[in-house]
Amino acid sequence: MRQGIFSLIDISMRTANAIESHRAALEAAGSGNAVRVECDALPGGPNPPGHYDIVWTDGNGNGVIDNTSAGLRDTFTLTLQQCWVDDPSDPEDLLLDGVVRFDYYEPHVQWGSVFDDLVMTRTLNNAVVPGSAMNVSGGFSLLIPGY
Ligand SMILES: [Ca+2]
Ligand SMILES: [Ca+2]
Repeated sequence: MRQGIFSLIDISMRTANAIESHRAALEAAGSGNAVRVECDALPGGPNPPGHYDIVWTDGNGNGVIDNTSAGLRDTFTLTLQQCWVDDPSDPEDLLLDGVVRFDYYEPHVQWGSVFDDLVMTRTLNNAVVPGSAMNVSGGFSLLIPGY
């Protein structure tokens, strides 16, 4: 069983991957405008499947997504609505509802995620695990000055 902290780190990493996958769409939409991404269909779940909206805030105002500005950095907000993403290689997945804020900066790696009223519900073999919903508010940051 995955513990909560690993799930939160995993969500943070997946957030980074989602931003990278939708970089072109986010830059085309522009700072402050949401790009909507559909999630997978959970068998027996709500129809249509959930989604998440990514909003990019171009903190340094240079019109591109970058992570090297020491001043006002680019930040991201994901708002998830009953979003379930199936990792085919893992019988355990998560159904997510709430907000994830994210930023990342290098050199001197700084990586941070904040979870606002994020409800994580475990699924096992594509079915919700009863009583597994966990509500998370808070965040973590990682700083590696020597990088
Ligand atoms: Ca920028
Ligand atoms: Ca799976």
